[in-house]
Amino acid sequence: MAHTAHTANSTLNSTLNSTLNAWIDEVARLTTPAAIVVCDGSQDEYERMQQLLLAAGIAIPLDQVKRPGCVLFRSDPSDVARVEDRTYIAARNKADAGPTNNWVDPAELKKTMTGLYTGCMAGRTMYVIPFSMGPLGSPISKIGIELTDSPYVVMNMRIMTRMGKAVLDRLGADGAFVPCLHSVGKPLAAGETDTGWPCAPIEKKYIAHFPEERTIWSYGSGYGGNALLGKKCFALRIASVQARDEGWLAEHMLILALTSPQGRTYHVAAAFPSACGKTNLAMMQPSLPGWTVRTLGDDIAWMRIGADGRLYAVNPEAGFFGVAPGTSAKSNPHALETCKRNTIFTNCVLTGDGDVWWEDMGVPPPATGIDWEGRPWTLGCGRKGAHPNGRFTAPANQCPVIDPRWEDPQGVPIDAFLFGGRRPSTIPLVNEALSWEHGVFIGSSTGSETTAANIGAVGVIRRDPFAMLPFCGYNMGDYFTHWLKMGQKLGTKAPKVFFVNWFRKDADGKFMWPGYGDNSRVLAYIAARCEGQDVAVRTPIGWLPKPGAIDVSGLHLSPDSMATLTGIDTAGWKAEVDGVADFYRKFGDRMPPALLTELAALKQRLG
Ligand code: SAT
Ligand code: MN
Repeated sequence: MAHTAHTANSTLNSTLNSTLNAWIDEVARLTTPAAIVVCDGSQDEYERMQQLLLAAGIAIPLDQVKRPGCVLFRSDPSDVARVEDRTYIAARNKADAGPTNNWVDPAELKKTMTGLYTGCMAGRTMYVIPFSMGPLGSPISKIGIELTDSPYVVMNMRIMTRMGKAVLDRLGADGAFVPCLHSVGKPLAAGETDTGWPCAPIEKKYIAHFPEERTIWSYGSGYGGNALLGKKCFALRIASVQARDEGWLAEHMLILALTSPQGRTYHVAAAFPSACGKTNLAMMQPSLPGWTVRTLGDDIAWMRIGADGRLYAVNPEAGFFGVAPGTSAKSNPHALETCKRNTIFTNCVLTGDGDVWWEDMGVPPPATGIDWEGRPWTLGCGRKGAHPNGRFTAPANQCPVIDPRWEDPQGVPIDAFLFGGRRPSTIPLVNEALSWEHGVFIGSSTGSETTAANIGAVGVIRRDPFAMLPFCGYNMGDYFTHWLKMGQKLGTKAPKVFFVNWFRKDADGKFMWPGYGDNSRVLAYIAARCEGQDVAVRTPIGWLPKPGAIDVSGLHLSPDSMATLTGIDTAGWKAEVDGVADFYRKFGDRMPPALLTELAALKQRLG
């Protein structure tokens, strides 16, 4: 039936690429959609999707004066975030997925999922989404094709990627692409229509990656990284495998351009685990006079070595899929500005006057509202109005501080890597690696400490190496080796590596460092180090700022606080060494000896 629809519309639906056509046919036969549409990526098409979803009652209209071009969605309460325990790296050998990934034999997983996919698009339209990760035609970019039965995904992919006809033109008759198959997993019976956000129950959700085939199969979820397959699935998990094999880097990093009062620009790529303020740092408004920060990306960086031997980065995405709660004029005024128009909101509060609201937005809550689950809501009713993982999907070019080079096909040369996490104790405000190998050691030991907000163990460090724990498509031990190899290729042109910690707490549990725009003070120090200025002192743990090296004028920070923030807590560091040693043991013989040497050397230096 579906196939008939397909052939009947073949002029609309076939592309110039025979591999793609064959795959579309194969998936259509399996999933039996009622129709097939190849997306052209136009504004018209975007609005058609929106109309369709408004008419179905799945999209909620917003006031078009307050939020022009914006719309709100409420997901199913069971489908609100990435599902890491349903996410699989189905490498042929379990050891190639490594100890940090879920693994199932690929043949077995394909069998299970083929069963689920059988007839799963009945009553729905299958959309063919051609997309480019990275500026179209850039030497760093790659093409993917997502087949999906979700018009919500089509809308989001149009914002998050370069999508549509131009990509198919570029792909041509024999271009290569990463096949990304997606279904919400809710077939419709004859005459049946959706009554809400369609998805499958948790035990039927699968976010599957077949790294050897560079293929993605996702089933049962319509939300975020589970469904927008260009993002974490392709641009991190599959791309990390491609990067390993092709000699480049696909990383969970923001990219920013920092310009000094003298007009010197430095490019920084920074990796932080979730809930550490990556989007805020990427769009920061510096408090230091004369300095500017421009945004190139807030989540993912693809980096290749250029003709001059330096490392060049592009942001493969075209939009921001940002967490709404906590986004305020204080934490991130530029993100607020970015999502004023042409934005998709998901799981936020609908205010009585047709706008959106969320917790810690920094504006008074609405007198009356509808919460993310569709229930009447007022502040003080005892429930949160927005889901903590409520999101805005907004075009990157609407960011008031987007960098003019953000779409440069060559990318920007990276001067410094930052790693960071929430570390209430021990870890200094900024610590510079002694060498590339030491930098890789620092990246590999990245983690965030659990707080009172986490049930159970307070003060436990959850290791999230390179902030890639849920996103590395292969054995993390091999990934460390890949980073070490990249350093050998880069030699003296390698970016400097820093670990930063904005989250140090004092004895009373108060944050010692003001954070936000004042993080520019640390960035300015990093710029000075990139200039080779003699403002750091070599210590057992790395290069630490000399007294006075970080400009704290105007801050009410005692010299004691600064000394703690930039000093060494030897006992804490000894415990850190033990923690890293425990973590490294997981990787067995895949652990690169160079990092074990770094660990031993640190231990020895600590005495
Ligand atoms: O849902 S996404 O994976 O796109 C966002 C995130 O979890 O970081
Ligand atoms: Mn992320």
